[in-house]
Order: sequence, then structure tokens, then C-alpha cells
Amino acid sequence: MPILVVATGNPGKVQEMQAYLTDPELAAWQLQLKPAELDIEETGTTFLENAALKASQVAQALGEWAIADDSGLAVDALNGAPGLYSARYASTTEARIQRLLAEMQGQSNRQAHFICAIAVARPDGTIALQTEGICDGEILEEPRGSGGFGYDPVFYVPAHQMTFAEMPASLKHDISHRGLAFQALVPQLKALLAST
Ligand code: ITT
Repeated sequence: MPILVVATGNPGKVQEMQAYLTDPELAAWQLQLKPAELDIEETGTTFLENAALKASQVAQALGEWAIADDSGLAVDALNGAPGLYSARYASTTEARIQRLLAEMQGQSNRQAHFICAIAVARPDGTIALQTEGICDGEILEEPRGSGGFGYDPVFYVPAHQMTFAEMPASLKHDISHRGLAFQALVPQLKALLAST
């Protein structure tokens, strides 16, 4: 049974990624969490590059298959910031949200996009699969809701009239950037399993 290491240290992501990977048709992959001490520097210039870097380095270090997600929030009025730096925009989740709201003060264009790139690496570190998903929304003027993680309380999805943090986890699962990236990935992961 092949082991698939989930190469993230973000507990919110772990929970969401595991939910996609518990599809019964993927049950033959044995999921394992990345050891906390294995930290990969994100030196890429795109979400796809960083996802590949994380998956590849974790796979090589452990000699197992690995899956990584690199994601972030791109805000139009801020020229795409915080973007690749979403996790490093400030030191805590609350501070990151407060910084974003401060930068957006007085802005009438509230359009934003959550982007998620996923990469799966073979035990030798070469990349086997890559997908990307984008979810469009708007930045609210104050946080709403208590679900999800990260920037979820300020990311409003007009089609559902809720922030990611107000949605049931099952709805975020289906429509989010991560959901769209996994919808593209899962059939490919099943095919890969059949061929290993
Ligand atoms: P790993 O690299 O260990 O996976 P990380 O938190 O450093 O964890 P990223 O570099 O991909 O991950 O940064 C993504 C950041 O973007 C994350 O910390 C959140 O602040 C934000 N983010 C990504 N997906 C999100 C989501 O679904 N909801 C809210 N915020 C999200």
C-alpha cells in the first residue's frame, strides 16, 4: 500500500486536505502527516512552483510519495498582495486579517481571489501531478463567521452570500480554490494509484 505524506504544517489545511483524500476510491493510499521538524523554504515565484518544491523536498527527504498545497489570497486593489506572502503577511492570523483590512480601508474595489496549487511528488522527488484552483470573492470591511481558517472570515462569496468562515465546511469543500484544485486532482490520483 503506497504511503502519501501530506506535506503541510498548517492544521487548517491538513483538515481540508485529508477530507479530499478520504474518498473511498483513494483508500489504498495510506495518508501520513509530514514530521513537524521538516520545514521547507518557499523560494518559488508562483504557487505552482512552491507546491512542487514542498512536495518534492518532503518526498525526497522521506523516500515516500508526498502531496503539497501552496495557496494564498490575491487582492486586486493591492496588485495581487498578499499573494505568495499570505502566510507571512503578519505574525498571527488576527494580525494578518487586521493588516489586510487596514490596507483595504477606503478601497471601493474589493475583488479578491483565493488560489490553490497542488503538487504530488514521487519518492525520488520528481513531480507526478499538478493542478490549480481559483475561487473569486470580495474582501469584507470586517470579519464574519468562525469556521475555516486563515483569511476565511473576511473572504465573502457573493454567489452564496456568505464568507468562507460562515459556510458549512461541506460547502467550502465543494466551491473553494482547494476544492476546485482537488476536483481536478482526484481522478488523476486514482489513475496514478491504479498504475503503481
Ligand atoms: P504549509 O506551507 O506548511 O502548507 P502555510 O500556512 O505556510 O502551510 P502557504 O505557504 O501555502 O501555507 O500559505 C497559505 C496561506 O494562505 C495560509 O497560511 C492562509 O493564511 C492563506 N490561506 C490559504 N488557503 C486558505 C483558505 O482556504 N482559507 C483561508 N486562508 C487561506
